[in-house]
Amino acid sequence: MLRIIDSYYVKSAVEPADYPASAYPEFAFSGRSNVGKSTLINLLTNHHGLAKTSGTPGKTRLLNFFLTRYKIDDIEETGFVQLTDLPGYGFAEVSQKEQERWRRMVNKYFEQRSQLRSLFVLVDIRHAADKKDIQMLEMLRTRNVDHCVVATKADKIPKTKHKKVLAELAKGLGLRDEPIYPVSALKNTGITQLTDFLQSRL
Ligand SMILES: Nc1nc2c(ncn2[C@@H]2O[C@H](COP(=O)(O)OP(=O)(O)O)[C@@H](O)[C@H]2O)c(=O)[nH]1
Ligand SMILES: [Mg+2]
Repeated sequence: MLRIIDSYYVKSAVEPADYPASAYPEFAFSGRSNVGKSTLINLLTNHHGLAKTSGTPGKTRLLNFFLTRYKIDDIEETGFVQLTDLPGYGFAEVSQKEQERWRRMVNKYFEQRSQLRSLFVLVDIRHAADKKDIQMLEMLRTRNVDHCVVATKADKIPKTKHKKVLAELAKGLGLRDEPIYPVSALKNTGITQLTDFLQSRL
């Protein structure tokens, strides 16, 4: 089992020239603003306050890079991975120009970040598949970026409904063989599936 034992914020950037130069395997997180991205990064790293969380959506407009050290317990192995918090998408009040800027920034990141191993696409378990998420998944398939879907805030619906809701979400999102994992940061459930997934992509 992989655990992140150390983590820190490296820098924020927009242009590839400003990305951290290190070539460690990298995993990125994306999703609509307020879906629970920062909360999930904090939970995965066991570092509260690493990624800023807030109830006020749409604050982050940059790529935020974090460096972490992991340990795989059973084989006593340690190593480094980078985590990238992509800016949230999907706010109505964001101007056309802002959306275009976002699209360019994220496209460049997918094109140029060669150590990117996989992307966690976060969706709120309570909401039906959304156009922006479908577009993101299409972009990832087109660009051959490995990814999985994380259904956040799983504590908001009864456990007995998870299977049905996840199947509906998978269908609505048009998932093919991409995995979808329910997580709750509130109840600290589902995290092992994500660290197992991460480990499988190292
Ligand atoms: N109930 C519940 N609330 C969550 C969970 N994850 C995040 N939240 C809340 O959702 C809000 C947005 O979270 P944040 O991580 O800042 O979202 P981001 O904009 O995607 O980075 C915050 O009020 C969090 O406390 C979860 O698993 N369960
Ligand atoms: Mg955030």
